Amino acid sequence: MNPAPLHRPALAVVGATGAVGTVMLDILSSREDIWGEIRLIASPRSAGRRLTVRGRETEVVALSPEAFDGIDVAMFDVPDEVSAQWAPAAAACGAVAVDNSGAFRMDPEVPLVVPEVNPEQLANRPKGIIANANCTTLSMIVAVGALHRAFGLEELVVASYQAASGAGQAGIDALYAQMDKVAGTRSLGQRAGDVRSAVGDLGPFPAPLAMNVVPWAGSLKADGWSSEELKIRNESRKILGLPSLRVSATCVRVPVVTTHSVAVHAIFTRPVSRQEAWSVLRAAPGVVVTDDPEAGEFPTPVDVVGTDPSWVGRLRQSLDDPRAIDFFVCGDNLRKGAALNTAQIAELVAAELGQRPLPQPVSNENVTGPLPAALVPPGGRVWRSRRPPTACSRSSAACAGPPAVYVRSSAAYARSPGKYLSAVTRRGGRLHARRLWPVWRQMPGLRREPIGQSEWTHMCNPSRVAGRVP
Ligand code: 2RA
Repeated sequence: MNPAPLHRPALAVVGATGAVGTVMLDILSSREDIWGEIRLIASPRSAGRRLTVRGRETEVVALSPEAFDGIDVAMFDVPDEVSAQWAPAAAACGAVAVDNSGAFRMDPEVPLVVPEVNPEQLANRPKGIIANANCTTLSMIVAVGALHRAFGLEELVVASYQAASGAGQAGIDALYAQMDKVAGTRSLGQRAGDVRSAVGDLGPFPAPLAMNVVPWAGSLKADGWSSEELKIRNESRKILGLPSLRVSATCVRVPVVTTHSVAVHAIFTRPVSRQEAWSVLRAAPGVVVTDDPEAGEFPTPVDVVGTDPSWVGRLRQSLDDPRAIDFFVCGDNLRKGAALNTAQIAELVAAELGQRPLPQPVSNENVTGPLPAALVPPGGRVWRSRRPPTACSRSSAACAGPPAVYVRSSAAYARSPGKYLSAVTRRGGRLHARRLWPVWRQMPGLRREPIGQSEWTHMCNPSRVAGRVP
C-alpha cells in the first residue's frame, strides 16, 4: 500500500511588500519547495498587488484574522507595533508565528532562535510565537555560538559597522542621495562641516553618512547606551543561554548599503589558539572562513552582500590574553540578519509539525546521486555540500593540480555563483571563488540548470581555468 501523501504546510508572509519581505520572496523562491501554499499578506494599502514567488504570480491579501485561515506558519516582517497586535492573532488562529520584529524577542515565553545555535529552543513556545533576532546580533552570533560551544564564552566586546539598509529603505535612499551630492567634489572632507553642508538632508541618521562613520544606531537608552547596543547584549545572552554574559557593544553606522560587519573580541574560559578557533569556525554550519591577509583575503561587505553565510576573517589570538580571540565577521543584514533566519526557523517548524523529515545536511563525502556525466569535469571531482570542501591556508602556489568542481547544494547559493563556486585541488585547496568568477563568467562551460528540486551551478571544464588560478 502506498503511504498517504504528506500534507504540505501553508505559509503566510506578512509584510510581503516591504524591504525584508521582498528579500523573503527571493529566498522562498530559491530554497527547497516545502510549502503547499505561500500566502502573501500586507497592509490594506498594498492588498491587490501581484508579486511573484516561486515563479507564480500571487495576489497580496489584506491583513485580517481571516487571512490566517488554514495557515500553519506565519512569518512577520513588519514594524514592532504591527507584530505586537497580529502575531498573537495568527497564533490564536492555530498558526505558529515567526516574528522578525523586536516585539517579542525578550519575552521569556517566546524563544529567540538561531537554527545553527539554539534550535532546541524552537519547541519552547507557549505563546505559539518564535522570535527572530536583530540583524546586528545575527551577523555575528553564528560564529560566536560555534566558538562558545567549543571553548565556553565568558565575555564579548564588540564594535559594529552597520549598513544603511539597517535603517530601512529610508536609510538606503539617504545614503545614495548623500553620495550623489558629494561625488565629484575633490576638496570635500578636509574641513570640518564641509561634508555636512554638502549633503544637507541627513535622512534617518544623526550625522552625514557619506564620507563618514556615525557612532550611533537605534534610540537612546539609559546612561548613554543605544537600543542597538542593548539588543546585542540582551539577545546574545538569551540565544547563548548565558544570562550573565558580560557584553560591551559599540554600534557604528558606515556608508555601506547592505551587510553588517562586527569586530569581535571574545574571551573564553580557557586559552584558545588561533588554529583551534580556525578549526572550529571552519567546521561550523553557516560560517565561511576567508582569512589570508597576506593575499588580501578577508570578508568585506561588498563581497558578502547577497550571500547567506557569516563570513569570518582577521582571526587572531589576543596578544595580551591567551583566552581571547579577535575576529571580523560580515553578514548580509537583510538575509541571515532577517529574512533567511526567519525562513530557516519556519522550515524547522514545518519539519517539527511532522509533515516532512528535517532537511539533512549533506557532508562533503556524501555525494548523493550522479550529476549528468557531461557536467563532471575531466580529472575532477564533484562535491555536493552545504559547506566548503577542505580548504587550507596555504599560499595559492600550493594549490596547483587538477581542480575539482565544488557545487553548492542549496539553490540559494546558485543565485550568486561567483560567491560560491570554488576550485579546489584534489589534495584539498583554498577557496578561489572570488578571483575565479571574473574568469569563469566568460566561459561557455558555465551553466545553471535544475536537477531535481534544487538548482545547481556547474563548472563544466575547470581544467581550462587551472593555468589562470591566481
Ligand atoms: C539597524 N539593526 O541596523 C538595525 C535594524 N534592525 O539599524
